[in-house]
Amino acid sequence: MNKHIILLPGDGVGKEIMASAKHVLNATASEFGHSFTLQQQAIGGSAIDQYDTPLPEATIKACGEADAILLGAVGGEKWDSLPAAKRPEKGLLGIRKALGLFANLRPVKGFPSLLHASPLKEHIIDGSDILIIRELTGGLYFGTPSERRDHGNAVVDTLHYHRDEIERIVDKAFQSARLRHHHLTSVDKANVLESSRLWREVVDDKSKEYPDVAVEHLLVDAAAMKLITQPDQFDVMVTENMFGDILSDEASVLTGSLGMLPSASVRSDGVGLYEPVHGSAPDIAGKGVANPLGMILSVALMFRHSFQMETEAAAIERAVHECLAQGYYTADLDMKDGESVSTGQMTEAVVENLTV
Ligand code: GGG
Repeated sequence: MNKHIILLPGDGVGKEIMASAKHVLNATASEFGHSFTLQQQAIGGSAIDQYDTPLPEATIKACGEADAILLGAVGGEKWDSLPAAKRPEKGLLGIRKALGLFANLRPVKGFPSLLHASPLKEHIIDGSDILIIRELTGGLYFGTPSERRDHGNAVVDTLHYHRDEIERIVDKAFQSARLRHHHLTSVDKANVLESSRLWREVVDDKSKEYPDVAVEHLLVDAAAMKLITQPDQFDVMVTENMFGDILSDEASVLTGSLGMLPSASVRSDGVGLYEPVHGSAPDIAGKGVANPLGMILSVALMFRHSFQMETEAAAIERAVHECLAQGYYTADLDMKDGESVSTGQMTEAVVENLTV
């Protein structure tokens, strides 16, 4: 099967882990007899340097014509002094919005050989296995106005949601819960925010269409605590944009490292953008020590969600599992014994374990 994939390496470690993704893609193509057309485009800080914008028109056009998109990471100190509207992160938010990728799926799955790397291991039964679903194109990250006032001394951000935006993400969450353990936790701040009260209403209405799914509402502060004290209580979590951004980073400690978490940003027709949850990590960029597994597991999600190639997705996940079991680990995993491997060595280990 031939697929056209856009690569957006972005900034910092994004470039290093994109090289890992390419290596795994090429290995999967030759192992399973596929051919992929890979085309690189600019986004984020490196696009600002080259084209004076974090999201060039050519990138939007190429992504709009692709079967799927892989993204590394965006951001870095170099662009920190720019106003919010011109920062690298605007490129990432802009491409999600331009493509209508409203559902961000963040599976938090522990690998047994890494369990002792999690500071929360005694709370985890059989390794963690949670699917966090984050609304991705609404809420505070997109509401207008978002601006400074009173000569820079006052500021406004706007949290806006329309019922339709909540309905489609909540529907996706119910469908996902149906494919897993039939339990959905909806996270909000309904004791304070009007937007959360509408969110809760929509979840309760939608639940009538899914009588086989048990629904629980949690306030975001309680959810943050429960996530790390009783993680085995969760199956699928659904929440708005900013709460989902924060909770999924928090949940990464359950797996041992933020570097392990993949994500899929999808819309209803299967087109998707796949990226690790972590950012550009400027402190380690260029040193060849970044953990490529969040990126590689995002490639697996691309095979599963955009190409319906479950065998290929499972083969990549199995290869990651195998190389961790063989004792390969990058520095972020803090495994204490032995020597950590580089980004390139970890990628090579995954490729060597990749079999039909
Ligand atoms: N690969 C994820 C990444 O680059 N994250 C940096 C970032 O700007 N994150 C904000 C967000 O995911 O909404």
